Amino acid sequence: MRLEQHKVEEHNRSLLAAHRRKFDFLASDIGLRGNGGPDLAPILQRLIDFQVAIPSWALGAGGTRFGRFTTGGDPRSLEEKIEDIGLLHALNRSSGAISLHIPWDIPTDPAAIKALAAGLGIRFDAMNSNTFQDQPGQQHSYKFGSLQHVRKEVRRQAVEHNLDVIRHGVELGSKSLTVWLADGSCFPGQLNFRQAFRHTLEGLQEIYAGLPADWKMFVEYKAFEPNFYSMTVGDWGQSLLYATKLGPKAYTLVDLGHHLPNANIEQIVALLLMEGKLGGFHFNDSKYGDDDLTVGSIKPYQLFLIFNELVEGMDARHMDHAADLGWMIDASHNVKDPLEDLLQSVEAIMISYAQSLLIDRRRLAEAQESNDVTCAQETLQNSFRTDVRPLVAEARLRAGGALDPLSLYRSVKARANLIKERGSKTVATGL
Ligand SMILES: [Mn+2]
Repeated sequence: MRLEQHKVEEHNRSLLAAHRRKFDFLASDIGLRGNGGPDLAPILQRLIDFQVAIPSWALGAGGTRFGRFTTGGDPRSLEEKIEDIGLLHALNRSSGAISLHIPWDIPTDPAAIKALAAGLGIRFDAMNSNTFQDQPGQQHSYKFGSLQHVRKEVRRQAVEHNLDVIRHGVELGSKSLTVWLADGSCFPGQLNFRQAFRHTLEGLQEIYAGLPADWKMFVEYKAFEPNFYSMTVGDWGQSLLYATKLGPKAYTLVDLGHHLPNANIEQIVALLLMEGKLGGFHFNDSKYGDDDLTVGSIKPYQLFLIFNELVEGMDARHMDHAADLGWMIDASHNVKDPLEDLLQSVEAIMISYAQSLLIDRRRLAEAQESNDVTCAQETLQNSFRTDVRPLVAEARLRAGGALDPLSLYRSVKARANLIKERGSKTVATGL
């Protein structure tokens, strides 16, 4: 389904007067803060530039090990997945990238896929490999791991798969590979930890050697699941160890749902940025484990605190917020319309980013230097408690998107249209 621009403009016209009132109020409120407040023009430009990649596997109904309940109209091919992201991007102008998963999204005609994406303003973000499940006809099983495996032929197969993913990415213009390994053990004694680490490092080194010069490799970690006793890339320390040993093109990737409960993710982010080893980010939210819930739905303050460290750390290194790190949503949609959920997630990311851009950095630094704990806390919370939604909407308006993407999505009956086009019992490829 394609959304014509005139529908976006009609929608915006109907909301414009109310939006102006809210935006003007916010702008004058921000202007009243110390030193006249921050200049809004560069902040709006940063919001316009910031793009969040949508993973191809988040466009269909997810499920749990107990079952899957379809929404209907799920994309049946890579082309339809790109069209769905095109729809999201037409609505919010912040979803201009797709992250593919191989073998779920092998492009049969890369030139045509590239042209389709380019026409919708979408570029190809990180490529994702898959050694966490066996594919039909696969020679060796990953039941006992992939790169960590005790048998050389299994490790070889996993390396070859990753090199293959890089080749697909090169054809599409991607510039990075994300490696997430399900490797680990479920029971004490199952693995020799040092041997598993060495095997994994050797495999990653072979994959690293196959990276084009301008590519990055992201090593994603996860504390538990599918293995429940140990994970071979289990935390940021292990990921950083691999990335450091691999070389300058290797980075750690932080997935918000891949930590043990109550981990201080913002501190992890700050230190990885300081070391120049933070490569990318997977956004989601969780209450218990890797719940893959809508970004900002459970712990919005944590998301804000993470963005605070991201903005402060990127600025300290003079990094380009939009281009120097990989930003992606990694979530699953079990009960909501996946496209509505993704609109909510992108909005939550933009809100946290905007709030972080408004933080009075000088006041915060002075409070820290003088041990004024109360003032430091107040400075952060002042930004967090500012309703920046009109600022995010203004950026969207200036970029050609909708003032209220979700309500426009509903008013054009997007899901009903997708069901009419694709049927009510479709399952997205790969899921
Ligand atoms: Mn992830």
